[in-house]
Amino acid sequence: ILGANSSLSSSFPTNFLFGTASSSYQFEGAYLTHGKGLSNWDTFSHKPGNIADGSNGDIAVDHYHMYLEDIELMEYIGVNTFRFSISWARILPKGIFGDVNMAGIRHYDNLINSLLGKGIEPFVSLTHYDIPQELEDKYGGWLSSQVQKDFAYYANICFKYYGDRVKHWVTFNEPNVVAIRGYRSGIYPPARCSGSFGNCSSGDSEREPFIVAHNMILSHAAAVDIYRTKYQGKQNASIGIVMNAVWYEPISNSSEDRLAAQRAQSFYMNWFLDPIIFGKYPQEMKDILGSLLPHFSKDYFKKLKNGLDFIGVNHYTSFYVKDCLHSTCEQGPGISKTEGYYLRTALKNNALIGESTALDWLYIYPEGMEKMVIYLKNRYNNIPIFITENGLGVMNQPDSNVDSCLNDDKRIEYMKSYLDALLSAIRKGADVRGYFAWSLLDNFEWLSGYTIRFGLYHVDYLTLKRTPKTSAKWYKQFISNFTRFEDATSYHMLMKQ
Ligand code: GBH
Repeated sequence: ILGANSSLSSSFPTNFLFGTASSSYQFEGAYLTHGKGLSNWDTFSHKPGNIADGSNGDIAVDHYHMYLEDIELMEYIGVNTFRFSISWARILPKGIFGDVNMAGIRHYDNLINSLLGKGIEPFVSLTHYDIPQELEDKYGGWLSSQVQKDFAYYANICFKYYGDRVKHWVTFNEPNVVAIRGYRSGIYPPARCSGSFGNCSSGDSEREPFIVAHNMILSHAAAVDIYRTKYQGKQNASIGIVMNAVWYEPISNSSEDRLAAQRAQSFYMNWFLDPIIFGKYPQEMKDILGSLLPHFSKDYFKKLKNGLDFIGVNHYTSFYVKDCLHSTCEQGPGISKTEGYYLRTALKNNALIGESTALDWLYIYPEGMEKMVIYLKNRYNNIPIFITENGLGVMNQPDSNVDSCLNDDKRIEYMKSYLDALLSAIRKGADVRGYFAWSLLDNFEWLSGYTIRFGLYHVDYLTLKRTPKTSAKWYKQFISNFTRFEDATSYHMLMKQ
């Protein structure tokens, strides 16, 4: 009925994970409950003018208190996994400068046990943008190399308490976005930037993103090292990182524009993945940045090479890219400097790539999903991939118009077309193991506050009531087709033995 095309769902590999995604700051609320410390996002969203509708995540969708009900919603859809993040400030309210908060430990313990009780696998990120404010105040957070030790300390606590039940760990959600938005354009905390990049009171947009990224890469390495030496033997989980992955399509077939698209990819994503997988930064970055780019010691190379078991891909959008190294580029209609800012060697051009949406960064181009996955497969030797986020956000409608929000055919069309493109990459041999819809519920959409809705469930922000949109029913149908065919496949295999 809902067009949850069964040949599409039946074609995904056996054991494929289908889930929904969330994050602590966007979902939990309970920002001071049971001893939680302040995070950088608490501090940032409480400053007037930072969030579009003047809102914050103090209550968010109150998932901290409503998680049992939310698990029932997941059970209704039939997902076999749930992606969430642990709030660092709930576990260590003062970071390394204070005690472990046992109430925080218990919360995620309960969440994990309740999920497993319903056959839903926890897929857990250690950070999703939010870190204890204390770390900013004491030493400048990601800017200081001290954060490496502190992140490893925190990661160890999570592995120790939850590692017996968690089979997929993620160190960072979108560290590229944290580095760029926190330290180049300065639009996310700690709001640092300089020059033509934005209007910050302090920072250095040319240099700091690279320092921050370096510290995040080494923090990732430290956590992976601890996991592999202390836990992996007995716990046997996979550990990976999640990147914001934009597909960059060259605007023409000229070799200049094709190289520009490659540079854009290196400066945006391979920036993290190359060091973690190959032990070194992409050559384009070294050539263009010179001494602006920190370097890794020999010791790092040995320790970190192959420093992940899977790549998590948050993929929503694609941009055209135009060369600005060999030709002069003027910014103009549709052509703009990206925040990614490939050191002035490429500009993005949004014209024509696909249908625009309520978000200025989201253009609908399903082909980008296939191209992205194949690109990763080829560059990183067919490493396992999870699509850790994909989805469509729409503008909040006046209360009188909830129905138009509930009938979200556009979201279904988006998901279908992107899943189709994903399947096509799988058929070409990509080792994709899961797909997470962003998001289970409408939630706090960072700078947009509650003005943008990404949920499969509608949330009434006055009553916190959750109502399924058509997309929730569609996803349910889609997954049940998948499960049915998956069972049929194993049944036939069994009969053949
Ligand atoms: C993800 O962020 C987040 O993980 C999630 O928390 C969020 O709710 C969800 O997506 C929906 O927004 O190339 O320089 O123009 C994605 C946010 C969108 C930020 C793409 C960077 C491109 C920057 N990102 N954007 S640029």
